[in-house]
Amino acid sequence: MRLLIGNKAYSSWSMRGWLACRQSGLPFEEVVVPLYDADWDRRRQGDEFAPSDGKVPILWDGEAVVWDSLAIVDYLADKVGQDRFWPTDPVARAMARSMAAEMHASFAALRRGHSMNVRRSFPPRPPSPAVAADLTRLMEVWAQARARHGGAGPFLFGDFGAADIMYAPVATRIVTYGLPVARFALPYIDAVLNHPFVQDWIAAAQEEEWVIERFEQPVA
Ligand SMILES: N[C@@H](CCC(=O)N[C@@H](CS)C(=O)NCC(=O)O)C(=O)O
Repeated sequence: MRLLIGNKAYSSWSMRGWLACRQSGLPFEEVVVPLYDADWDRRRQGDEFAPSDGKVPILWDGEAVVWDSLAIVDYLADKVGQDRFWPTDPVARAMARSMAAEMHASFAALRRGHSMNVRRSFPPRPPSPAVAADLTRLMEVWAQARARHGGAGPFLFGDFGAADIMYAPVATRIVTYGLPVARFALPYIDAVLNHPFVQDWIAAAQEEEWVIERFEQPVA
C-alpha cells in the first residue's frame, strides 16, 4: 500500500489516514508532499491524485484508490477486520461510528479557527463563541463515550481505535492552543498524545523543514 499525505506538521486529515494505516498493522509506503507549495496545483492534477478530489490523504492499494480519511478507515477495517478499528459491542460500535462521522462532518469552527500544528504551542486565548460551542459538544461526546464505554482503557472506547484516530488532531489542537477543556478530558488527551503512533507522527513532523506561515500564527 502507498499513502499520499501532506505535511505532518499541519495536515490533520493526513494524520488520520496515516494513523489508520498504522492501526491496520499492514506495511505501507508513505509519500509526504508539501501542501500549498509552488508545485501544489500542478501536483494535484497528476496521476497519483486521480481520481481524488485533489486532497490528501490518498491510499493506493493495487488498483484500489481511497481518497478520504474516513473511507481509508473503512477500507482498512474491511481488509484487516472491523474489530481492530471499532468496539466489538454493537452499542459501543454504533456510538463510535457516529462520533467518527460527526468529527468528519462537523466541528468546523474549531478546525478552521485552530489549524493543526503539532510543532507549536501558543499562549491560551479565550475561544470565540463558535469555537466554545464546538468544545462544549466535543466534551459531551467524549464524556459519553468514556463514561459508557471507556471501560478499563484510557481511550474513548477503552482500546485505541477509529474514534480516537478521528479525534487525535483535535487533541493536539487543544494542547497547541491551550483550549479550555473539562478535567476528565485531560487524561484522555494525554493518552492520545502518548500513543506510540501519535508520538511517531509528531516526531517526524519535527524533522520537516517546510514552513507554512499562515499555520504558524496564534489565533487572532
Ligand atoms: N475530507 C477529506 C479532507 C481532506 C483535506 O481537506 N485535506 C487537506 C489537507 S489536511 C488538503 O488536501 N487540502 C488541499 C486543498 O484543499 O487544496 C478527508 O477526510 O480526507
